[in-house]
This record gives sequence, C-alpha cells and structure tokens, in this order.
Amino acid sequence: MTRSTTVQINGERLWSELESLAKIGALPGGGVCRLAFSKEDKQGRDYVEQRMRDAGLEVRIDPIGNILGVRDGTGPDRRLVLTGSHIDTVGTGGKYDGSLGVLAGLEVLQTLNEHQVQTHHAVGVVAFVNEEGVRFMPDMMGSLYVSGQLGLDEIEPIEGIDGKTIKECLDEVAFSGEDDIPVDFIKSFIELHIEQGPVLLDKELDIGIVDRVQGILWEEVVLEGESNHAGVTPMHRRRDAGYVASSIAAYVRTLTEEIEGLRGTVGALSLFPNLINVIAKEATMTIDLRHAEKDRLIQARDLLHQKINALCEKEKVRPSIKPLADVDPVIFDAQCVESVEKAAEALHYSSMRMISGAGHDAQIMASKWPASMIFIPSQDGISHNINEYSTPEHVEAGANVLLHAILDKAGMSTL
Ligand code: HGY
Ligand code: MN
Ligand code: MN
Repeated sequence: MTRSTTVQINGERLWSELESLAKIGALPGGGVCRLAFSKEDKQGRDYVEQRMRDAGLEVRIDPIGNILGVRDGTGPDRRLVLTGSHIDTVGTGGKYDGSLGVLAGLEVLQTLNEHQVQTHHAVGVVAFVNEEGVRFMPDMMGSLYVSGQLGLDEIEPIEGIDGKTIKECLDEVAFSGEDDIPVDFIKSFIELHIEQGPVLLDKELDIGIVDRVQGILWEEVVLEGESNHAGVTPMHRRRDAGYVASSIAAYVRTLTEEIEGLRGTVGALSLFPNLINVIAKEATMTIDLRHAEKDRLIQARDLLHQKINALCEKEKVRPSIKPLADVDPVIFDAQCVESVEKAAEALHYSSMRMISGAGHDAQIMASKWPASMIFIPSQDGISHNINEYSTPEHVEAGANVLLHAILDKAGMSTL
C-alpha cells in the first residue's frame, strides 16, 4: 500500500498546465480574460473537460455548464469528496485565480491514478461556471446552482452587462449538459485558491488554512437627473446625477472608516451623456460591500441607502437601487479545516488560520456541505490584475496540501 506521506503531486506538470490554460483568453500585455459564457470561457472549459477525460474520470456537465470529473471509490460509502474552483476570470484577470483550484484538483486525481491509490469515497473535481459574476451577476453562480440556491429558470433570463442573456450564451456556445451533479452524492468540498491579498506574504508563510469567508453585498445604483448646460445652469438649479454619484462613491469610503472591518468598492461608474460641458442626466454605478459579520454589512447598506436618499432629495435626482448579490459570511466546518491543517503540518509547510477577503465557491458549498479552503501566497498581494503571480513552489505546496487533505477526507483503502 502506498503510504500517504510519500504520495506527492507532480509540480512541473501542474505548472505547465497552468501555463497552457493561461494561453486561452491570454491578453496581449499579459494576464487573461475569459468572461463567463464567452467563447474564451468555452475554449477553457473544453480544455479542462478533455484533461478530465484524459485522466480517465467520469465527466458530467450540468444544465448551466458546471463540469464535474469523478474518480470512483471502493466504498461502501462512495459519496464524493469534491475539490475544484472556477476558470472564468475578470476582464483583467490573472493565470491563477480559480484556475489553480481546478487544475490542482485534476493533478491530485492524476497523482492518485499514477500511485494506484484507492480511496473509500469517490473523489472529484469541478469547474464551476461564472464564479466571478462580472458579466452576469450574481457571482458564484455555478455553486449557487449546484447547492440549489439558484434555479435554471432564474439563471437563464439573467441579462449580462453586454445585453445578452445567459440562455442566449448557453445556446450559442453549447455550454450545457443534462447531468445535474447529484447533491446527495457530495460528502465535502475543499477548494485550493490563491490568497489574492498580502497576509501570507507579509508573514512569510506557505499555506493559509481558511476557516472563514467574508459576506458580500453587491448593488447597482442608477441615478436619474437632468442634462443641462454646464456654463449657464445656476448651481442651485441643477439635477446633477454625476455629482450625486461622486458623493455616493466618496461616502462608501467614509463608511469603511466608520465601520471597523468594512470594505467598500465602487468598481463601475458611468455617466450619460458623459460630455465635458453637459450636466450628467444619468449615472450608473455598482457598490461592493464586504464584512465578516452580516449585521455590519446590513448596517452599512442601511446607512448607504439613507445617504443616497438624502443626496437625491437635495439634488432632485431619482435613485433606483438593484440588489445584485447577497452572500452570507461563513465559518467553515471544523473537521474540514482540520484536514487541511493536518495536511500542512504533515508536509511541514508553515501555515496560519485566516479569513478569506474574497468570495469563493467554497463559501456557497458550505451552505450545504462541510467545506474548507487552502490558500497560497499571492506575489505583492495582488489579484484581479494581469500581474497576479504565485511561485511554482507555492503552487506545488498548495496542491500537495490539497492532495493530503482529500486523502484524509476520502480515506485510503488497501490495494
Ligand atoms: O468577488 C469576489 O470576491 C470573487 O472574486 N468572485
Ligand atoms: Mn476566484
Ligand atoms: Mn476572482
């Protein structure tokens, strides 16, 4: 029988897989753009699907395009110990956000094949669709669907920022399959991901043992004012949507100074008609709020709405606020977290328990099944940036921790 401590992944193969996938949707100046349900996303998914088939996995594709590869167990309890992540990216994405979790999951299964390791439980890897949510909201859509929190009938009509619906995209790029991932078949979920922040780097640690994830609130605010002449219109006669939008953006930053631990971002802001000498008739902006405690998030949202209403009343601008995502903070299953911690210790990697600042599919999966996450350091603590980078050594370390955490959950049967 192969002893688990000797089984290690093939770091070179995983690194070259990351480089190969990064060629799909590669941006001219570096980085990657594979927006969800785009042709680049489809090419990336085809690549991953083929790699799953090459690894001899049983491949299932569900109606919104989540791809699952399964390696059976010896039983009697064959429920699936699942890993995975996403391969869609933001518009200025990097090579590792999401892709690491999918390709490392594949690498783990290939390693089990090569070392002829049998596991009691089935082991699988999933590539969730539309984790980023930048084209079609909400984010983490694929895992929301698998965990039954979002139905196909709600997903298909969702219109993206470019005006297309998901249904149109699914039909166009032949994304979907018929094999829903059976929810009673899943035992646990462990996701490997880059940290996307500076904590592990600053503390010079190899592995993050993620035991909690922040909550997320996304809203779109549309402000309806009146266009008018920039030179002639007296200040007290203006209904300036641009001024109100800028005031709201400034207030989001003020809120983060008033509520400890709150993070607020205005990532998208557009004015109409967006001309130098015309008072803006309309402003459209997005607001992203994050906090580890739900009541703080709600407090921030309530204060923000009060401020928006006060600004609009004074400027005679009409606001409309549309919720786009509302994801609860989660505390991961203690045993799942311990599996990760034990694996990092057994492999002698330096580690710490930490919260995730970013949202992840594991956060959604945790609503239904025991889940946890593994982080590796991000160079310069950056992500959602074409210069996102993690070292081959940390990629290998993360995948080895994933391998051993999975073995801990899936059990090993004698040959
Ligand atoms: O927004 C997030 O935290 C994730 O990248 N979707
Ligand atoms: Mn991600
Ligand atoms: Mn991301």
